[in-house]
Amino acid sequence: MIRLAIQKSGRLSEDSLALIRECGIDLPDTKNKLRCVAHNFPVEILFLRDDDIPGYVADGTADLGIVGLNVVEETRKPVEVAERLGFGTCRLSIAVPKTFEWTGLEALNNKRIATSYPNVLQDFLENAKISASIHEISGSVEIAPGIGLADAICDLVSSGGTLLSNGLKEVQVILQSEAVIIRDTALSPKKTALLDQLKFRIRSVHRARNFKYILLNAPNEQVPAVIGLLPGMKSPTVLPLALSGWSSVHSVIQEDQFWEVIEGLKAAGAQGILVVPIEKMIL
Ligand code: PRT
Ligand code: ZN
Repeated sequence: MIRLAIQKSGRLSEDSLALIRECGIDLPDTKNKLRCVAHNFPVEILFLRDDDIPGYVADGTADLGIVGLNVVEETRKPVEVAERLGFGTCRLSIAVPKTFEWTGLEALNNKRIATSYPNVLQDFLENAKISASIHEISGSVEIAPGIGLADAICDLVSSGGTLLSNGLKEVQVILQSEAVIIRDTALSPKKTALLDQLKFRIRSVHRARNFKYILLNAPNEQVPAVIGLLPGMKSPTVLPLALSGWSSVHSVIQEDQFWEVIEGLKAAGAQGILVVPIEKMIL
């Protein structure tokens, strides 16, 4: 049995549970639970506050955790990042009032910066040889300049809407973040094997999200041209249609090549093009 800690309620909770389920792990009803054991995989899920997760993983109470990289960096616990998960993406940035004349990082010398990330900010400022005073506050960091508490802030940004509505502008990104799986550095071989199984499933889910399954019909003489346009996994499947002189071609294409390929296929005489999502993709 491996223990995985995830955020109880917050921005990462839903995506963490969804990923676990997409990996084929069947959980009982998780509402109002602090822990639960999966039905079909030897994993126990612990529901915790995100800030506590690195500590629990570091001391071995949990084996794995899903948490923002920003929290991992700030808590400075001795854990390893085992996998990046691609959700909860945001950045930790320095922002100043719109009226602040930004001439570069030196403009922060002798200024007061409010943040909930004093450790990450301190490392950044030290590296950049800037001497500013850090005011740690635990929430509503964006209002600090407006109420005279600080000259600048360092906080998480995703859309930038919160900065804008508080009259602030982003001037320096100091960390790009996303949800990650962290692991206890001293996992037993059995638990390491379970982690590897989980990573394999997560990668299959991620790969599948980037690809689409495509089916189309084409006149037989156009099949080579159609195949030439499909950058498939190996080689496309070609099946004869009941209608003589026509074939059905099946393949896999990447989401980002999608429109470009579709245009080319239509021009090559393909008809009845279907593009469908893939649930898992095992290479
Ligand atoms: O209760 P608990 O301690 O578990 O949760 P929490 O309140 O500390 O964290 P939560 O749920 O707010 O965030 C969890 C994680 O989500 C963070 O640690 C980040 O890794 C990630 N994440 C992604 C974000 C954002 N995007 C985000 N935009 N966390 C916070 N924000 C906040 C930011 O602090 C700011 O107030 O959203 C505002 C900015 O958003 P925009 O879109 O207006 O730029
Ligand atoms: Zn938190």
